Amino acid sequence: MAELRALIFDVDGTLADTERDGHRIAFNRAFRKSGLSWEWTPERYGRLLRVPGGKERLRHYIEQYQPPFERPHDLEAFIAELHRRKTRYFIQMLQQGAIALRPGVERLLREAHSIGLSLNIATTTASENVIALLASNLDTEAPEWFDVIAADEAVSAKKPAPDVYLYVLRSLGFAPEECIAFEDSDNGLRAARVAGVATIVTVSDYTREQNFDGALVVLDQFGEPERPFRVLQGDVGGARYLDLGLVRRLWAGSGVDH
Ligand code: XBP
Ligand code: MG
Repeated sequence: MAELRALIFDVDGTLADTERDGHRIAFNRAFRKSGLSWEWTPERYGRLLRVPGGKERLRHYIEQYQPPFERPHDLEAFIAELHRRKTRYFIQMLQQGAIALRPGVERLLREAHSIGLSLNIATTTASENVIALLASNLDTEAPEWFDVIAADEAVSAKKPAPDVYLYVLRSLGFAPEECIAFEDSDNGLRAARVAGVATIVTVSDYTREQNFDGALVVLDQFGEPERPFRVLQGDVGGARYLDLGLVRRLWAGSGVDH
């Protein structure tokens, strides 16, 4: 009988609602600062989110939405600089406390940390963003609660490719059956499932309508005792919020031979 050894969290949309009022705002600030008249509205950003990765999203936008834009000689370097600028604005927002963790996230992280269960991150964004999010919302030591923070820099193929999950598994030396993932998007779910990791989905505003076949359960949030989740898909046996007891029960019933 195997035991659950590690939790692996996505960041954007899962730990925090970072996209519409975080990354999007930072992109727009970077555009203005760079003298560009581009503006990503919430609706447009929702469409652009189909492209994982901020730098890839910028390239796609330039190619698909800005044909008249005169390409700089070195487009790659231009995008990299624009994205660096965006990351600086995003981190400023985090340091000012502008982006909170989603309901129930802090409770579950603290519960797992207090019993020494391995905490890990598998994200498409940069590790400096993750560290700033954790430090600004929990405490400055919180990034050290995590064994592996696998981010943008760790792999070249982004979600839905499984690479970032495989990187976490390799770094931990754990089998996928010993872990459970938390994701908010179809791309993230696909990445975790292809890596063989059972996955709990908590949807975010931009991902609510996506297809989550293959998830253990789909919830609208982690939930708190006084702010229960809504179950969108699957069976939680009457539970009202995600704690380690429920996580273990879902993992044990995941169809994998534990
Ligand atoms: C998150 C992303 C990221 C963020 C922006 O996806 O795709 O690109 O939108 O961050 P996931 P960067 O939640 O599946 O990891 O600009 O740093 O890429
Ligand atoms: Mg996500």
